[in-house]
Amino acid sequence: MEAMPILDRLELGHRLRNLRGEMTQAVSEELCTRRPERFSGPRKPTRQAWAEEAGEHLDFLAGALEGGSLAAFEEYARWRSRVLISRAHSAGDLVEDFEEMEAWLGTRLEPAEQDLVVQALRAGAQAAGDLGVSPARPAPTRLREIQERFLSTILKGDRREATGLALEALQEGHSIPDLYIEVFQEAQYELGRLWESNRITVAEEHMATAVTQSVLARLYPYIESVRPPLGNLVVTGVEGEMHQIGGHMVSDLFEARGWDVRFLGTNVPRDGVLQALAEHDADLLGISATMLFSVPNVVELVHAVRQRFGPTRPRILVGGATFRLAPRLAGELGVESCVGDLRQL
Ligand code: B12
Repeated sequence: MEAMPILDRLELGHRLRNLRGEMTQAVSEELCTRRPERFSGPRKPTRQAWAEEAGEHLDFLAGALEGGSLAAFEEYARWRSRVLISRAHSAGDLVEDFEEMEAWLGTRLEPAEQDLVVQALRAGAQAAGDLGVSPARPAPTRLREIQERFLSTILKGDRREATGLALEALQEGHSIPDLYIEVFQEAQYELGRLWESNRITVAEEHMATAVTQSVLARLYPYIESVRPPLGNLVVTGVEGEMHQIGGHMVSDLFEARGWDVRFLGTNVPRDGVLQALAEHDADLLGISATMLFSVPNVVELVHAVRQRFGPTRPRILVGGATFRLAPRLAGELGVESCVGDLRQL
């Protein structure tokens, strides 16, 4: 992995994704013949559902290779294992899927590529059996208490109560950044864990997230803008990326620090971002990405910005889970990064 340059890794990722249909078809046929019990009986996936999931394995494998991080694929394997186990499936099936993928992909790639893919799939198979230690419960603090109340309120879908809680916390003297990170971000991360472990449904997660977004909007007037601004910033979630709250918080917190910000939301087409940069005469572009499979679109966007505007302005700052999972990527792209959360800035 160390030795393969980023452009080669991107090509490999692209090739892998192009094999998705062929691979899922061939491997599911193989499994159907050799291990029909994988698709029959209670709680077993249909072949189509299995193919979708195996396609996701391939997508994340491609993202990890593109991002230059085997650890990112191990993290995916641990995550997928937790999701399966909490829904009464077996992590052994995941290991078997990775082995089947290895056997099929092994014959279709160049030797150097094959080595990498095999290395990643084996690391993933190993990690699937080792779920890691859950983080220790943080010490109780006033903000922690507010966060727990906030979480149960958004899970009820109660926008009024959630807004009231946030405004009360401001009156108690907590700052906007503290609320954003210690309360909203932590509640959102906990929502992810609750969904992952099958304790809430997708609909409950969507509803709770919508409440958090409405509370963010209600707090916006409490952010004071500083004049004259420190510079012009455009923040966007990359194309294909649906996670928006990280970019939203970044926008608000930069505004509170004195930047004149245009937040484009997420899943924004590349040309739209270029146009916004020109119109806003941006000094800085913030790119947010959460999913590993967003790596190619991040790379494309950075290249397009450099091609259109030259090597130095706007500066580019990237952040979000993608860059935590693939920490080499920002350096390889020649951009600045925030690999933690906004407490880091
Ligand atoms: C809400 C949510 C969604 C919503 C998002 C809606 C919305 N309007 O945003 C929806 C339903 C769309 C969604 C979809 C999916 N999601 Co989702 N989602 C989440 C959840 C629960 C919360 C995200 C969030 O709000 N985080 C809070 C923000 C504040 O945190 P943040 O993004 O990390 O941002 C901070 C920093 O990273 C940093 N930062 C972020 N961006 C930037 C940019 C710059 C420039 C800078 C400087 C800093 C910075 O600053 C921020 C503030 O500190 C997460 C759980 C999690 N751990 O994040 C899962 C999670 C990310 N999702 C997950 C998954 C699997 C998916 C789906 C694939 C599900 C599916 N099968 O469809 C899809 C993928 C869609 C896509 N193409 O992107 C998994 C990812 C697991 C993995 N191994 O990668 C997670 C971790 C849930 C889980 N535990 O299983 N999701």
